[in-house]
Amino acid sequence: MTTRIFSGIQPSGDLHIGNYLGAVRHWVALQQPGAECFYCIVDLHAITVPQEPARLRARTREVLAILLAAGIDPSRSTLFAQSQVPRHTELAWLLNCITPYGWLGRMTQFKGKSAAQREQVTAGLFAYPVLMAADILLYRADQVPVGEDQQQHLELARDIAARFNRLHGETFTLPEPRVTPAGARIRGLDDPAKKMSKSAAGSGHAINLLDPPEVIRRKFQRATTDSLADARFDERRPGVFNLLAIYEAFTGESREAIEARFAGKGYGELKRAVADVTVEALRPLRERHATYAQDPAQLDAIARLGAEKALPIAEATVSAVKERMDVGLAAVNTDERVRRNRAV
Ligand code: ATP
Ligand code: LTN
Repeated sequence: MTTRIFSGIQPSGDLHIGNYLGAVRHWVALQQPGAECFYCIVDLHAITVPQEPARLRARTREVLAILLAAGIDPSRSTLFAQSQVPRHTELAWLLNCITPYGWLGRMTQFKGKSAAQREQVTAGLFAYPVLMAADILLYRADQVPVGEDQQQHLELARDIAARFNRLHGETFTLPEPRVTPAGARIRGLDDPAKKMSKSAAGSGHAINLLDPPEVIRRKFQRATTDSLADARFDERRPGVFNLLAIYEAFTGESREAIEARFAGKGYGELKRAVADVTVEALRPLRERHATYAQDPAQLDAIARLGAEKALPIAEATVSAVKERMDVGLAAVNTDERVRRNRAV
């Protein structure tokens, strides 16, 4: 029995160590015999908030290059962009029509993002979690490796799947979130009350995966801490907790060992040590990224192959769903139609 894994990441800005520690490094590790992994750059999710149109495609390629550099292997995993497989949006619509409005209004990410956007809040932002459910259910994924902030969306995906199964008959697998505690919630360095996020403003907020070593060191030096000069894993002191959590996630050391290592030392030393482990951990990724980034044609070819692998699976699910919902008349064969149009 193989385990299906699905996860997605938005090309909504520069990838940061939160994305890496909470998600991408697990995606890499999950590529094992017995697992069938689908990793998707969710460009249609990114456009739920305003994006610079001329940059979205370049950003999608950049995320692809980073995922490859981080160790996603296209010969073992199916790696593609969401917009390349139109069945994602088709299933999202079908699921929108069985998802109670009230379920979406409760999503905390929507509440946060819509408060920040005010009059720019779109219907797409509201329906975002349904598109995410479609991404996952389309491939009948068993497990979804994500950071802590996506737990609520995952529960919603399960609820939508269960509701569909109840209304229309057993169709979807209920996906399990896979949240690894160390690194599941990295906070902003400038404001540790908030999670580190691609779309947050401020140059001191996030450590980006492609930041040069001197930038990484400077950002850590400036990170918000407190006045206690005592390095402990204490959630009530989120700035220091965050630095220790980053150290923990990159080194895999136990909390006791880390607290012992920094006992009686100042925050300056803690910050230098966290910067050192981060710089070293990201070095190979940064070097490999430079090679991939030079060849956009190769990146496009990799994504096309991934989309070609994903497409037939997605089509099979959507046709089963339409069958169960009794939607549609005879299917139109696209190839046939294209040929006919060419003939006239
Ligand atoms: P945006 O700010 O545009 O919403 P984001 O930085 O939250 O973007 P996503 O593309 O939405 O990133 O998330 C990709 C993956 O990274 C998800 O699995 C998410 O849970 C994880 N992730 C995002 N931010 C963090 C964080 N601060 N700590 C741990 N994991 C995170
Ligand atoms: N909403 C997710 C991105 C995402 C995703 C998915 C994650 C879109 N579709 C499917 C896992 C599975 C986020 O990280 N903000």
